[in-house]
Amino acid sequence: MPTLNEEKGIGKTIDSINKDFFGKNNWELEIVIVDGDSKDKTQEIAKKKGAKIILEKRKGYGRAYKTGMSQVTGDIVVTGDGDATYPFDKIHNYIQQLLDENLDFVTTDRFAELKHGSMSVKHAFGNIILATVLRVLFLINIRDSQSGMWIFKKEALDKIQPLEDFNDGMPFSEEIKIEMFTTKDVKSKEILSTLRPREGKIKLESFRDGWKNLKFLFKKRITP
Ligand SMILES: Nc1nc2c(ncn2[C@@H]2O[C@H](COP(=O)(O)OP(=O)(O)OP(=O)(O)O)[C@@H](O)[C@H]2O)c(=O)[nH]1
Ligand SMILES: [Mg+2]
Repeated sequence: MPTLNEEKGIGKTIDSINKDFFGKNNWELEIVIVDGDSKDKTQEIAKKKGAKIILEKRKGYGRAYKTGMSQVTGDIVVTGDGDATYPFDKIHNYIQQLLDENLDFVTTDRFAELKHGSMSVKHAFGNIILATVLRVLFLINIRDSQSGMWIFKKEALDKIQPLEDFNDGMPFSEEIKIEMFTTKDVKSKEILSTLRPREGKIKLESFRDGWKNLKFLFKKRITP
């Protein structure tokens, strides 16, 4: 989980993981946050709840994931924001589905069940435009191009472009989907999921980040 001043949501996010299920299945669980040098109690809370903290002072959502993914040790990686929006209470089911269907990469469709107040109309509209452009440019059938919860086998990272080539900002989210879905021997799928209202302050600037994400899609399409 990338975190930047998420003291209001990080505890709830970690607590929601069904640790009993992991225990019963003998699945080892490592909780990792990649923190952008939060000035609030994010690190303290995460540590108290058993998470490993990776400090990444360089800015950016993608930068945090690049650093985190290069250091995690598990066979399966699950990602998501530390703001209590993504259903970490369901990740054991998502992992089970990944295993049962022998998938390499799963991304979640938040639009399947958007909880009241989880996404503004402006934000949802922007998401629809971005997903449409992504589908047209890359011929990938994805409904939610900006979802930040992915479940994947770590070895899938070896089959796509090197982590360091990824975008350091918000476009990381669409870029990892493009990479996974367009790589032939990576079996990818989008599954139905949900989104809940955020705890704490939003880091995203709708128009600035939306525009950046859109420009990124065109740039990625034309650069080999
Ligand atoms: N380490 C690190 N984390 C970041 C940075 N920017 C954002 N994050 C985290 O990345 C996640 C996504 O950012 P959000 O502000 O939730 O963006 P969003 O999910 O598009 O917007 P919401 O719908 O309001 O949740 C959150 O957990 C942030 O704390 C950063 O520069 N460094
Ligand atoms: Mg968020």
